[in-house]
Amino acid sequence: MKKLAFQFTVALAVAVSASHVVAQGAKQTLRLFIWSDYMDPAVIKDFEKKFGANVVIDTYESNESMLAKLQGGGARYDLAVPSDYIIQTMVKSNLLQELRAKNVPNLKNIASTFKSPKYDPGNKYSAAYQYSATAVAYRADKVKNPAQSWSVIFGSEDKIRFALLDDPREVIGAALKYLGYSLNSTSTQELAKARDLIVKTKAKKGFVGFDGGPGIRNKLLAGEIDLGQIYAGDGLQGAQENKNLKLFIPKEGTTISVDNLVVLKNAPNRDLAEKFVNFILDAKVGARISNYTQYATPNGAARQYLDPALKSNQALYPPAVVAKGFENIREVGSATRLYDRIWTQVKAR
Ligand code: N2P
Repeated sequence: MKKLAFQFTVALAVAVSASHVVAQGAKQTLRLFIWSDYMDPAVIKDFEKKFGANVVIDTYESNESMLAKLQGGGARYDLAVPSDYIIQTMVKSNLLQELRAKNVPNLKNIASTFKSPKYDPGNKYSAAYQYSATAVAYRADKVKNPAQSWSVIFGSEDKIRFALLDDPREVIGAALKYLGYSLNSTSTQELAKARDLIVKTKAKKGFVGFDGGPGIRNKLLAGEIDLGQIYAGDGLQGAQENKNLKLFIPKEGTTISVDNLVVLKNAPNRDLAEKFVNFILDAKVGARISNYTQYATPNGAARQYLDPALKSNQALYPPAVVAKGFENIREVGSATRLYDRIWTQVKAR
């Protein structure tokens, strides 16, 4: 009896480990490089189940840090989610490969405003994923009736504890807007003024640090800061958890950016990556993602499935990509080096 039980146990162990090996071998892996907190984990589970795949996610907090990591060459991902303005830089750096439209029939679901955008004519490389404006979020129980202006950050007020996005174009852009310039300025003088303003702002007693959108949301919820620059969706997620967390769009104007799914040149699994893009562009899946992340969807077919509160949030998500006061971040050509240098200086001081 004992011997039988032993044999049975051994046989079972062999069977279990063999099936484990088979399952492991059959499973494909998809490596996704994406902004933090920018995907519904339940959608990932469904994709894994449907395609017998394993999705590995790695995150970043700015386009520039994403680009630096990809240019460094060490990391291999199938997909990334860059914003509009950085896509042509990625194309020139030979980091992207074409999206084969025949493998992504759900491209048809993208609303016409977001189809074939200037930054990627014909959707050769990219499919719009989600978009958002950048806002200021604050704790209404700590800051009473703040001016609806970037002055809450860049002005002389020194008691408010605040954080800024760890994102060069967002921070330099907000300073430029506060000073009355375009957030795509290429003027050396204007950029020098923006740099000096950020350095001065960093020296304020209330400045807590730079962080990603989700980090700033969590600091606001934990009461570690009273106010912060934030991507609207991350702010709205926080507002769902604490009704004292409120958002406004500064009257001087702000950035709006469309983030896109792209397949990377050295993707280990190009076919699976395209299956993923197509899956994400499904109408119901697209709505589930936005209902979870609180970002706006460029997926026209998904809109009917959006939570009504999100759908009606026109203040944060204007129906046209650029509404009054909003400005798209653009590729600034040779001035990019100036922005990079300013960011290095700002972070170093
Ligand atoms: C997600 C941030 C994505 C928005 N946390 C940046 N455009």
